[in-house]
Amino acid sequence: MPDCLQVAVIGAGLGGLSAAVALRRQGHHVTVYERYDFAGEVGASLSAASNGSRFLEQWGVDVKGAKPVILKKLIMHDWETGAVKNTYGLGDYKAKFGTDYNNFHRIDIHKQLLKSAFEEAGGGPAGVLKVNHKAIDMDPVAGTIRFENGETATADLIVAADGIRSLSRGFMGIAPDFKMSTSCCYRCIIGADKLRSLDLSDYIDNEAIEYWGGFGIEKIVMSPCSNGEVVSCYCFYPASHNNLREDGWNISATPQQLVETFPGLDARMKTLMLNAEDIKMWRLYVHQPYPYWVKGKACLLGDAAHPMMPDQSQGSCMAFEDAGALGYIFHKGFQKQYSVAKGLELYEKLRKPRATRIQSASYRARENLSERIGWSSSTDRPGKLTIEEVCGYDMQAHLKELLEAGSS
Ligand SMILES: Cc1cc2nc3c(=O)[nH]c(=O)nc-3n(C[C@H](O)[C@H](O)[C@H](O)COP(=O)(O)OP(=O)(O)OC[C@H]3O[C@@H](n4cnc5c(N)ncnc54)[C@H](O)[C@@H]3O)c2cc1C
Ligand SMILES: *[C@@H]1O[C@H](CO)[C@@H](O)[C@H](O)[C@H]1NC(C)=O
Ligand SMILES: *[C@@H]1O[C@H](CO)[C@@H](O)[C@H](O)[C@H]1NC(C)=O
Ligand SMILES: CC(=O)N[C@H]1CO[C@H](CO)[C@@H](O)[C@@H]1O
Repeated sequence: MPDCLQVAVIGAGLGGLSAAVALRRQGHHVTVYERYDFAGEVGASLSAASNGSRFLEQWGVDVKGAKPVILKKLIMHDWETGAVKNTYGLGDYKAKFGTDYNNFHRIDIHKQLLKSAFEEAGGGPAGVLKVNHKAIDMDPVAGTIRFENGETATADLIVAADGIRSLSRGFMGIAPDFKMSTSCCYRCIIGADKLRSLDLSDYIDNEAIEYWGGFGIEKIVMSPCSNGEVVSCYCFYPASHNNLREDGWNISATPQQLVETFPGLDARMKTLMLNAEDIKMWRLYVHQPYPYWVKGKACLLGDAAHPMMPDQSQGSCMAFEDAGALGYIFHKGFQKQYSVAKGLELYEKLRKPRATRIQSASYRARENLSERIGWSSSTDRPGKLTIEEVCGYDMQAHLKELLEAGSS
């Protein structure tokens, strides 16, 4: 059997593209199937903590080209006055964890991952992208996929990266147990020039993630991205406020709707809201961990495997790690060590406990900012998720342990 696999990836979000890059770097032939064609791509900021950023570097992704803002601190503001209540400096972050704490605009990093996956440059055969291919059925044991346009595909390995509303889970026999969260979220962005004209330039210059509220449902999380040209805000509010039922990443809202949601808020933040350029509503869901992630030749990855709340800023980072794990496990020459089936078993063992722990911590952080990694105090409850655990994680050492345990 040749060492390179035919890989089919379902979904060209950040997770699917990362998997494509990680696997082509190991010499595999990857085709990515995406239901849409990326016209009018949307999104706000995403932060990639150290180990996520490390993978981007390993894969040769043009991180600088994705125009990151390197985060320097976390700042907590008083909800009503905006006064700074607490600051957590990330000064020694790179020395401690090996890479910068990069904050990206989703569209910028998506663009760079598209290049890394499908252009010739870099190691391994360039991946193939097939847009307007919506997967409507899969046989995970046979390794076949059927698309809405009538085409079919067969692969040695199927990576299902089709997001929080994944159909692949169903094809793999998983019925997700989930409910609507009591929280919803507005995402909005505003340009740096506009902020300067409103006398809000500190919101860019701080190079920080800044919080208002966070003890209870209401919370504003603001951070700069795109080389400091854009500031992005996540504004969490009680779902009962407007009973949003609709799903999707592109449900528009007006500045008035946004500002009316937070009557008692800091006037400066309200000024930002009234001038925001792009506002979207986001229905949040709480998913219980799934019983398994792997069946036959298929595995789940990213939000399809472990949807979480945005409150730990780990959604994309965990997708990068999942992809990194596939690259380590299906390294060049892996078939001298184990089969694809065994490799997928290792993938689930490696990824599911860690992603599940971060998923559950993301739910706790939803209404308790003290549970957010980075905010540590001497009174923390034992077992609380910490920035050291998340950012100091050594996947290769963990994988080695699993391999040794499996062979003894
Ligand atoms: C348009 C968009 C905007 C987003 N904006 C934000 C944001 O502002 N902030 C934030 O925190 N997170 C955002 N996210 C989510 C964030 O990208 C993910 O949480 C994280 O990066 C993990 O990504 P993923 O690849 O697992 O899932 P996703 O990013 O959701 O990607 C899934 C991909 O699969 C495709 N797909 C779905 N079903 C099928 C199918 N049946 N066949 C083929 N393709 C399929 C989707 O079109 C999508 O491209 C956004 C996601 C999307 C798709
Ligand atoms: C999102 O909505 C805007 C208008 O509100 C539209 O111009 C854009 O094409 C939409 N994007 C997608 C991906 O549907
Ligand atoms: C919030 O989290 C902190 C840190 O883990 C914990 O000590 C505290 O008890 C939590 N508060 C509530 C109300 O649960
Ligand atoms: C995959 C990877 O690069 N992991 C690194 C995560 O961070 C720790 C601590 O800096 C490193 O030891 C790992 O190598």
